[in-house]
Amino acid sequence: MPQATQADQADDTVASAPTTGGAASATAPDVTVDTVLTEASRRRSFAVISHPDAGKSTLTEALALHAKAIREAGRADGKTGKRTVSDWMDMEQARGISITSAALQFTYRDAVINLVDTPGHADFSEDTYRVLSAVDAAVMLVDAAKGLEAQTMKLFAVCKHRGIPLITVINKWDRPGKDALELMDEIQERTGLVPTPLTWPVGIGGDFRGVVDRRDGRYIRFTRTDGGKTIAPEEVMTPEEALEREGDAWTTATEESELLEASGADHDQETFLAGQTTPVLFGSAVQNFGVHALLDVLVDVAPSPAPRPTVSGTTRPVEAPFSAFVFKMQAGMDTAHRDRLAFARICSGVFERGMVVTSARTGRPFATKYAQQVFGRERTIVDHAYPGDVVGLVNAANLRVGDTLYLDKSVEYPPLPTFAPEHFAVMRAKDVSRYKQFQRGVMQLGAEGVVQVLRSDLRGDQAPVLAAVGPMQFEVAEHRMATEFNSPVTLDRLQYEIALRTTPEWIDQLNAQLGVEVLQREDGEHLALFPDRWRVTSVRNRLPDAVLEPLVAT
Ligand SMILES: Nc1nc2c(ncn2[C@@H]2O[C@H](COP(=O)(O)OP(=O)(O)OP(=O)(O)O)[C@@H](O)[C@H]2O)c(=O)[nH]1
Ligand SMILES: [Mg+2]
Repeated sequence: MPQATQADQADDTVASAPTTGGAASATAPDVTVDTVLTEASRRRSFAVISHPDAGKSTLTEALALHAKAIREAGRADGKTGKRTVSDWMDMEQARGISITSAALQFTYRDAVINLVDTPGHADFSEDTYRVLSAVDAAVMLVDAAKGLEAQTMKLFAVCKHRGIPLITVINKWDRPGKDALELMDEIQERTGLVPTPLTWPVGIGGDFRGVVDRRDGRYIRFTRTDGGKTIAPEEVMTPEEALEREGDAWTTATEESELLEASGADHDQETFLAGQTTPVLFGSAVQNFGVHALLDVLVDVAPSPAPRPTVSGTTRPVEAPFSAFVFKMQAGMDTAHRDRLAFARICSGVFERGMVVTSARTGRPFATKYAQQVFGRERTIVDHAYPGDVVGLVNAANLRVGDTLYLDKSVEYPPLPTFAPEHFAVMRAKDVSRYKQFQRGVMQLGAEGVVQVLRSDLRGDQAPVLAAVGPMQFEVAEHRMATEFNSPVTLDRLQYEIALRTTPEWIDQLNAQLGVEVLQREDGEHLALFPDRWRVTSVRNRLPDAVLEPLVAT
């Protein structure tokens, strides 16, 4: 487990809130460096990632069930009445897919688990990429029948680039699928990671009886429960008992496991943290098989928060004064209250209720009022939060995705990735008398990053252009405008496919080019839109000095 270095401050208390807001208690207890270090070392913060449909939301539900954070597992596909905690949005429930990432916090053993379920669909990958900047590890799901799918490979590449350790779960072993050893070869060949299975299945895909725990050789036998709603009973047996019970299936599993051992595929903490190996577990999220083992592995091997790199090239130790950054904005979680929540990942120090912190972007104070611990759409107020925690900050109208917040010693964390949009549409209110609702919705969707909102004097405020990485984002915008903001809209697709950054002095000349249009994004950037590469080339030839730069992706 990475140990943070000692903070460079003189006294041994983590700076507490200098001022407190409104109803919050004014007497913040002294929280010592030791407390922060202890609390940080208990934290496990990770994302669940994969191609759509591999079972992320189902696994998230199963993890919460096994940690006893929920009593009964809901279904992501709506086959039974209850829905999963992480797919809380009505559109997610209607379609059976995740559209937005969802955070859950719960305890297991002595650990505090911060889990973020991410959407697998490529159209929502900007959200997923941002989540990956806020976690210390990732659980990569592989559908046993499909192996490593396209979007999983893309997300794997991001994790590799960022040095995020990966735990692999081969899911859906309750159904016929690929051979287990073949899957290991596939992981090694396609990712370069050495798979180091911690459990190995007894019974082929579709005949899932249990797993060998490769660390102690014992057999964990699963028993199915009705519809997978409750924790599947596990029986632990000695190898002798297992042989008697399962016969050939046991023999095959142990032989394969020995083969792996001979090829050096045993877990190694150092190479795992260095992103060279990946522990592998087998399971069935929908039947709750193998979920306890995953929770134990998360607690035992997943890293706790480490010092975090800052823009200035240094790192901020976890026990330094409070700092956090916003990786997601979300509204509409509670229809009764028109609220807007900023999801922040705490990087150092302690968050105390009512703290007034500084926003690094504006240099202005931000009164936190209070923070919420989030569980899907449910929330509870927290008094203290520590490094690794994901908290929802209320009252966040002035915050933006990527903002760093800090106390005492200033710090700024690197900007979050943004994607260049490739799809564009004009949005108009169906009922022009609802202009106020329309404007509020447009602003909100832009602030959350559901879509990017572009404007120009030519088009006017009644017809903003929405820009997206993928077209499904438009459907979400359209749906939320109607249901949440009470302003049904029409969307007309535009024939642009490329957006390049330009500067104000080029607006007129670029607008004069056939098929080219310049619009301004909320963050002030000017974007020149082109229908295709060919047009970019011809405009560049005609205006060789024009500023036309790719939108930076980090
Ligand atoms: N047979 C079987 N089906 C599963 C298992 N896990 C999930 N499923 C089913 O697979 C489908 C997709 O599950 P989800 O949990 O929504 O998948 P997801 O990865 O969250 O999908 P996105 O959020 O859209 O990326 C649902 O019908 C689940 O019931 C499993 O272990 N076995
Ligand atoms: Mg999902």
